[in-house]
Amino acid sequence: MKVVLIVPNFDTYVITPQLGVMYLSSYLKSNGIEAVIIDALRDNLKYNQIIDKVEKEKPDFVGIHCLSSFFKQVCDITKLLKERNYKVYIGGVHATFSPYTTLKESGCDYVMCGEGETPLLKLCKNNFVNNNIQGVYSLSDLKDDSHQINGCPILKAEVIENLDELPFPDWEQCPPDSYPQAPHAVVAKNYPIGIITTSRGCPFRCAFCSSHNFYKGVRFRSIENVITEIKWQIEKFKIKELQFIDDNLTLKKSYALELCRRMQEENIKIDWTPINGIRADSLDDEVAVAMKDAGCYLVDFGIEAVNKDILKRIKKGETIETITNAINCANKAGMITIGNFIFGLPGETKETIQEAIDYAVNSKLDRAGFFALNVLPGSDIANELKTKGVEIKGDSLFSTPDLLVCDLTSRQIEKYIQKAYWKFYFRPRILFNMLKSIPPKQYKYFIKCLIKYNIFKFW
Ligand code: B12
Ligand code: SF4
Repeated sequence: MKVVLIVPNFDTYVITPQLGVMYLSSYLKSNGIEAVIIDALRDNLKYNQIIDKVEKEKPDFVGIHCLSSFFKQVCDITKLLKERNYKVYIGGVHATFSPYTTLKESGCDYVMCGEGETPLLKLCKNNFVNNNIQGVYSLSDLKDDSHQINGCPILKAEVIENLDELPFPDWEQCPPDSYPQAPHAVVAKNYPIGIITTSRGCPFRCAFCSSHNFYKGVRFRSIENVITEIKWQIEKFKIKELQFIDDNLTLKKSYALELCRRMQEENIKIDWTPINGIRADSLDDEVAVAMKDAGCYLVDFGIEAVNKDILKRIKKGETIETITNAINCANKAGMITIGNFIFGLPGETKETIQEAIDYAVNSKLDRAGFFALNVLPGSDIANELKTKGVEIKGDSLFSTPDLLVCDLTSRQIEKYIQKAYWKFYFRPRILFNMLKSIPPKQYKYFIKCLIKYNIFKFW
């Protein structure tokens, strides 16, 4: 049996390997099923090129990875595949939170809700017949957008509790050096970059995020399993930098300290970052020093807002004092610090945005990202809007809001984002450090990103 897994192409400047699809591929392979990844984003493939590649592979089924931001492309590809009579299933975060819309608008055979390994394998073994596989649904199961079947909430797929049972992601099909220098967080120090996760899930409930609703709880890999994968990525794929994409790498202090200790003990010499952001309340001096000693050169914080009421409304569970303290700890330990802010959160006003800009500028942050709220399916903000009948698409790309949940207009939010970037970056210390830390080869790409964010437009 042969399965093709597609990562769609869409208009983005960040092009990185898709870990979920690589996990699915290696899991299928380890169970005797042939899996071929078509990374249309990396290879910048047009629809007809994707279809040509699929036809060449002659797969039994085609799976498509789907986030909200490229749902349209997923629908277009599915239609082309269905015209050619392929059996198509769609999985990923968007399919999980909008299963009915995904089925209806794309015309695919099945959606898979949640982690894909178990249901995908079961479906393959069952020759694409869904005999009540948990997390797998077709239009005959879902009648509307209510996320219910016969009045009961639909279930997500069964998960593999022990993450160590999963084979390492299929890096053979997505070698790190086959990706352009267009990384997560815009700039990196070295290439090629390896990506890794030590856990799945997040126990917090930030209202703008869907992660906690996707995973329910947190599972960790064993540290030995992670160390073995890191060594494998370095030896086999010659990676020169490692990005941890956990929702919060330092969530469990003892785990973070042990990971850093083992990296040093194993003499793993690589620059690394917890690039997806860590919570400020999970970083203290001890963890920061351990991270720096183990090779971490940059820490990314999801700050989101600094106004007390907004922090409370988005259920961030942090205070501005904790945030400042964490930035200072990372700074003292000698790591570059990035802070990410969201504009347009519930309760946002001109004043609260100005508060955030002032905070960023007066803080010890080395870099900052300012984004418009994108109301993501599966987030608490989205779920609340849905009860009021608002359609949730979640497909904006963070430089402009897709839905307004405060009294500001889209234009005002966009202008404040430009203002924030200007105020933050056009200062000698920041500019100098930024330029110093960008490899010259990346200047062109970096400028492209700035243009994409309209940074060069005066406000
Ligand atoms: C790392 C990460 C990134 C990285 C890497 C992206 C990439 N190429 O994968 C970067 C920074 C580039 C990134 C960018 C973006 N990201 Co991001 N990202 C994540 C993060 C933190 C982890 C993703 C991950 O690798 N998880 C681990 C793997 C194992 O899980 P997975 O990918 O979900 O895959 C599993 C299942 O979803 C399922 N599955 C996935 N695909 C398929 C396909 C089939 C056929 C099947 C059956 C199953 C299946 O099975 C997989 C294995 O269990 C998640 C948050 C999270 N915790 O999930 C956000 C997240 C996925 N990102 C999000 C967003 C919005 C984006 C951007 C659109 C942001 C932007 N505006 O630019 C872009 C999209 C760019 C892109 N190329 O995809 C949202 C998606 C929300 C949504 N409704 O779609 C998330 C959920 C974060 C959030 N805010 O809630 N992201
Ligand atoms: S924003 Fe981060 S801490 Fe908050 S729920 Fe999402 S992953 Fe967890």
